[in-house]
Amino acid sequence: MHIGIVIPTFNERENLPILLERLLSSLTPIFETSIVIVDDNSPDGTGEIAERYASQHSGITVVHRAKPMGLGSAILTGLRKLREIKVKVTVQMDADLSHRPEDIPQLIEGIKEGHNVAVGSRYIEGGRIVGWGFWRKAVSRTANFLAHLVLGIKIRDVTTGFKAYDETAVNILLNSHIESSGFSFQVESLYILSKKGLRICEKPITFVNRERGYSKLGLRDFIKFLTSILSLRARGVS
Ligand SMILES: Nc1nc2c(ncn2[C@@H]2O[C@H](COP(=O)(O)OP(=O)(O)O)[C@@H](O)[C@H]2O)c(=O)[nH]1
Ligand SMILES: [Mg+2]
Repeated sequence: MHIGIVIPTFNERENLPILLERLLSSLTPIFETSIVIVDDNSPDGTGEIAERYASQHSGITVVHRAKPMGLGSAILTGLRKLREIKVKVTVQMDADLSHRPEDIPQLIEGIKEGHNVAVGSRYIEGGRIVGWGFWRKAVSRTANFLAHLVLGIKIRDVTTGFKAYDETAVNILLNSHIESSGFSFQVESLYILSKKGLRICEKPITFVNRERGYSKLGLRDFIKFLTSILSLRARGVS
């Protein structure tokens, strides 16, 4: 099976090489794998590191964008690129080693079972978070609680950035009007896919807090998340 992986990067120079090595060694023996890195002109040189890998591995492509345009829009750019090369399943994952390559096969399994989307979940049985303190956990739990309350979404982990999509799900995302360019993409995309009646499953993952680099998630993103769920509730999905 031909699988695609989209990795958004902004200032991940210490993490990206480790992630790529781990992906290459664990996935290429099992799947035909195409990796697309979407880098937003990272000042720390992540884009050049990505280019070096792309020149050595035919399965790796880099899309360079001129400036930081947000996680959500980076993922859509990567999904479009992977659709052009006709992958069967597309996985989105972060570059900061929070998402483990060894959890990818069970996301793929979720798609093989007949689901359109497999969500890598921290909040179902078997899911774990390693390295987050009380406050970070509380913020994530609150965001999920509010999304359930306001949008009525049944998925336990709506803020995860680790997911697999089949071709139907990718086509819906690329044809939808998605307002979130940043982190609230995670909830907006799942809301659209569930409203369109797609089959969505959750598979447990172990999320490991980043050890290198810094998180780009800030208070502004949390506020944007709140306004996004309210606006989604008000406008619905056409
Ligand atoms: N291309 C791109 N990647 C981004 C942007 N913002 C965040 N990322 C990447 O998205 C992923 C998740 O971001 P991160 O800061 O780890 O968020 P957190 O895990 O929620 O703290 C990482 O791979 C980041 O490098 C952006 O504006 N553009
Ligand atoms: Mg992170």
